[in-house]
Parts: sequence; C-alpha cells; structure tokens
Amino acid sequence: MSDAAVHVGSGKIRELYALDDDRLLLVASDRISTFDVVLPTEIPDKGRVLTGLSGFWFARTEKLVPNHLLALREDGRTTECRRLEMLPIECVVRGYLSGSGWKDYRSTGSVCGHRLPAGLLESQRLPEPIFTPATKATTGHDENIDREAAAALVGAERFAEVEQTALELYAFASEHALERGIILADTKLEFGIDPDGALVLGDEAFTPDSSRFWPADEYQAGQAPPSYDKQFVRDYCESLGWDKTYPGPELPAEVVEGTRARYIEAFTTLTGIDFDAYLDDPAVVLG
Ligand code: PZK
Repeated sequence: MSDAAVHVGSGKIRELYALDDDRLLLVASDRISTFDVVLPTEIPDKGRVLTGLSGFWFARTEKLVPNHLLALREDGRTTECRRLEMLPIECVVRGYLSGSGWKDYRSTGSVCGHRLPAGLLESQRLPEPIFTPATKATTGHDENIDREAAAALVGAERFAEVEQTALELYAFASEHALERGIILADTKLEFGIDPDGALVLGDEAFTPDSSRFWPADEYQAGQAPPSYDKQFVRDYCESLGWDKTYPGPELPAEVVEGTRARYIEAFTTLTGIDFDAYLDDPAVVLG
C-alpha cells in the first residue's frame, strides 16, 4: 500500500483508506464473523477470495452498470476504487425467503411493502426476486424499509434506477451461480454517485459476506439451508454452547482448514479460475 494512504474507515472485516481525493483502497482482511461476532481466529486467504470474487463480478457486470473498481493490487486483497458519494441505503435483493425477510413475512405477510403469497415456507424461492432496501445502521442491525421510505432518502427517480439495476444484477449473478450449483439466496449491494451524477456499483459484490450462498444440492424449502462457507464454523460454535456474545471462541485447525477450502471452492466454482492463478496475478479475474 502507498505510504500516503490515510485510514478513513473500518468495518468488521474490511478497512478503507484514501489514496487521494478521487481514489480509495478497500482492504479485505481474513477475519470471519459468525452470529454477528468477529472471531479471534482468521481464515487464511479469505480476504483474497472475497476480493477476487468481487473483481470477477465487477468485470462481468460492467455492461449492466458501471462500478467503482479501478484495479486489484498484487496482494490480492486490496481493491483500488473510485471515490463516490454513497447512497444512504443498503440495496438488498431477495430471491428466497430467509433472514430478516423471513422474520418480517412471518409476522406481517409482507417484506418491505411487498405483499407475498400466503403459506410460504422458510427459505422458499419467491415467485420473483424482490428489492428490499434497508437503512445503514452505524451500530446494530440494518432496518428494513419500504419503497416510500427508501425513495424519501434517495429521491424517487434514483430509487427507481437502483431498484431496476439491483434486480438486473441479481438476475445475472444468481443465474450464473445456479448453473454452477450455488444458490444466491439474497444479496446486499451498495451504490454511489460519481461526479457526473451517474449511478455506480461500489463496495463488494456477490461475495459470501454480502450474500447468502447455499449449496443447491442440499436445498429444501422449509428448513434453513447450510451456509456454503460458514457451516463448519457455525456447527463448531454451536457444539461449544457459546452464548454468541463477544468474545467468540478460537477455532481449531480443522475448522479453519475446512472453512478455507470452502471459500476457495466457492471462488473456483463461480469463476472457473484456479485460485493459485489468482494469487499469481489477481488481474486474471478481470479477463
Ligand atoms: C465507502 N464504505 C463501507 C466501511 C470498508 C467499507 N467507492 C466508495 N466511495 C466512497 N465511499 C465508499 C466507497 C466504497 N466501497 C464504502 N464506506 C464508504 C466501508 C468501512 C470499511 F472497507
């Protein structure tokens, strides 16, 4: 990293640095969270897998919408990106009923103002994907909001544009993933506005940290599917009887290795690219 980069933000898993007025560095660590707690043990190469996957999706969706990616650095975990004015909403698309979508449906029959058919089961595929925006919580959980509330935050015209764009991106990525045996149950996208006023896709895209990945061959409506990437971690944590509050447990070597293998498998399955080729030259995912 350039010595001039100034730290401007921290997420649970990633760090953000300013290179200059127009450019940022997004650095993905190997940290992992489960049940909303970051664990003390890292998963080697997890940050590289997620950075490479995002780069892959950015390159393949740029005809749908421009994105913030400028370059992937040689370390494989750093994305140079355009600095945008980020929209104050999380742009969630759901193709399946899970997480807060399932909770909201169970209590109200609707998700973010989308009235859904009666009798849907947990994890069931929706008749069609829905755009379910949320506020960006600075602490705690994002809050689902309806289209009127989201339009009030970004403007009606911009709302229509992000909804349409997010649905198109989800359709593209979920079809690509399903052809390779991975269900992309839902995803969280973040958009910004460039100096010309154009909508630009930012953040990370269609990674296991921003989306629910489920193995298609184990999918069954009516039960919570195993997580493609984190199931070993969850099973181990459940076996300890940990109360899911900070601090989380250290992970044993076999859980680390199994989880690392799942991340790399997701990378290879989705990109068709050998992970060692990515480590040699991260730009391979941009081809
Ligand atoms: C931006 N975040 C989230 C917080 C992280 C990431 N292209 C951009 N331009 C301006 N701002 C952002 C982006 C992007 N992406 C992203 N906050 C601001 C975030 C903390 C750590 F790694």
